[in-house]
Amino acid sequence: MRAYLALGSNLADPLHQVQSALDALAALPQTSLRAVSSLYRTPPYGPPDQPDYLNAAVLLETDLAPEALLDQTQRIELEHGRVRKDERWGPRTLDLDIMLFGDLTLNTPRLIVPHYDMHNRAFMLAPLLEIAPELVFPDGTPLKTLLATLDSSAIRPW
Ligand code: A4P
Ligand code: MG
Repeated sequence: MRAYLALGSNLADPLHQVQSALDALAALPQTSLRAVSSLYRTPPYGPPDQPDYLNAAVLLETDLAPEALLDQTQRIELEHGRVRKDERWGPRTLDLDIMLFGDLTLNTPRLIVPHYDMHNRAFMLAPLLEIAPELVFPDGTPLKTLLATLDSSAIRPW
């Protein structure tokens, strides 16, 4: 299966966090890291009183089941000093979100795929477009069409 992940960090040296996360993703069992987007600097979505984010997207080819992949990405987040706080959309050392898992549509207590809010987030869709220009969502919407509805003007190279 092809899984597309979003990486985000805005604390404790984001470049280091993301480079180290990429190494951890490349080492996952039953999984290959097939593509990595450029690294982007994006203004915070949600509470504005937090640093800019580093955002990127990756393509994994994996034989893991979706929830097994989530177990792995949550382990990597914890190994990168991730502390889960109550504040919605607050700052974090490392966030690994599963944007897409093949053509699957999932809605379980642990996993919603496609990611529940990615259609509103240029900081997720722009890096994704770079590594998957022809991607079409499970509902038939082309990624390109969706991204064109959003303002990407504040997204810059890291
Ligand atoms: N979960 C359900 N679906 C998924 C999925 N597709 N991928 C569940 C990963 N996890 C998924 O996650 C909460 C629960 O979601 C998990 O236990 C998992 O079972 P979490 O990582 O603890 O929570 P979170 O990521 O902190 O959620 P929150 O606070 O809603 O944050 P978001 O929505 O991820 O947003 N601004 C910019 N510019 N760039 C960013 O990257 N990120 C955030 C965080 C806010 N603002 C941002 C950015
Ligand atoms: Mg998350």
